[in-house]
Amino acid sequence: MSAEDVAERIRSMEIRGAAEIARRAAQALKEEAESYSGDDLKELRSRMEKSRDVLLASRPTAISLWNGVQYVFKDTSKVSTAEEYRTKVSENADRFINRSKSALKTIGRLGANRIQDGDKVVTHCNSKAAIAVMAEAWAQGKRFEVFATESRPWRQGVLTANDLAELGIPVTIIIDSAVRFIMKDMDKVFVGADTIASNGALINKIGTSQVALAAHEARVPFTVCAETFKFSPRTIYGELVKIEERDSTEIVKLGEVPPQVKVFNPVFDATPPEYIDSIVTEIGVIPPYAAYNIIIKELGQEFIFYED
Ligand code: RUB
Repeated sequence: MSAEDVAERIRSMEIRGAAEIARRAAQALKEEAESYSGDDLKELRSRMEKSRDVLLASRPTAISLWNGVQYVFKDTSKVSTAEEYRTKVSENADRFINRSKSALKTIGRLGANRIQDGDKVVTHCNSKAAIAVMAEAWAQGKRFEVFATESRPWRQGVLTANDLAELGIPVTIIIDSAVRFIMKDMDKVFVGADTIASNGALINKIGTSQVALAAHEARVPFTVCAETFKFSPRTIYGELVKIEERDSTEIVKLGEVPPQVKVFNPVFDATPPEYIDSIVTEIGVIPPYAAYNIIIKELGQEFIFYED
């Protein structure tokens, strides 16, 4: 599939979820490089840069996409032939995809330690990292139940309910606005991440901050499940995370309200670090305040001095 095709599928939400977006973009770049049979390095570079820009523009909020793309281009400035360039991109893409898949397994294992028999667990939207934790805990024989928020307007909570039901995990869907009502009876919250800023703030599906607020009020631990490539080097320079706004028709159909009615559809929000108990990553369970260290140590200098 061409980078343009993958970008279109990301834009239309056919490919979604922060980690999946990043893996599919890396795979698209690999295929793009491999499909070039010429030997003109300059031409190959320029094609790849165009594809990179198209992919990066497809969804603006998930830093995993940007980190994944940076990873694929790592050291490509050092090569001197088109063949070397192709090999480098292909190896980098494979490494990124494998690293991402293995991170998910480790997060599942570490996060599962936090689930106990009899727990009532809340999750929001559809995060493969959060689901990996629940799947692993269930596979270990722990017995608990999950409350999945619907996650309007795309209703990714239905996907989560299907994923969990397939594993045999008891799951109840609630509408987003029911979350405070049920929170007093809950034991844990597990959510995923699109981006974690250098101050430990979490950017995730719209409504995550309300879930966190309700959890904080009810003293229910709020855990984020996130691979280290969800941490944003760009925020070290004070850059704000761009919150994607999507089309009004995702909320109201054409003609449902008169034209003077405005519709505002932000699809992510920011949860401050003080509402987050811990972040489960593939290198360990950390407090949100360790985000800066993760960025410096795990993502490294090449991510810090970025150029767009
Ligand atoms: C998905 C979403 C998920 C994160 C993490 O939003 O907010 O919680 O992306 O997912 P959308 P994962 O449906 O708009 O992409 O853990 O799978 O990376």
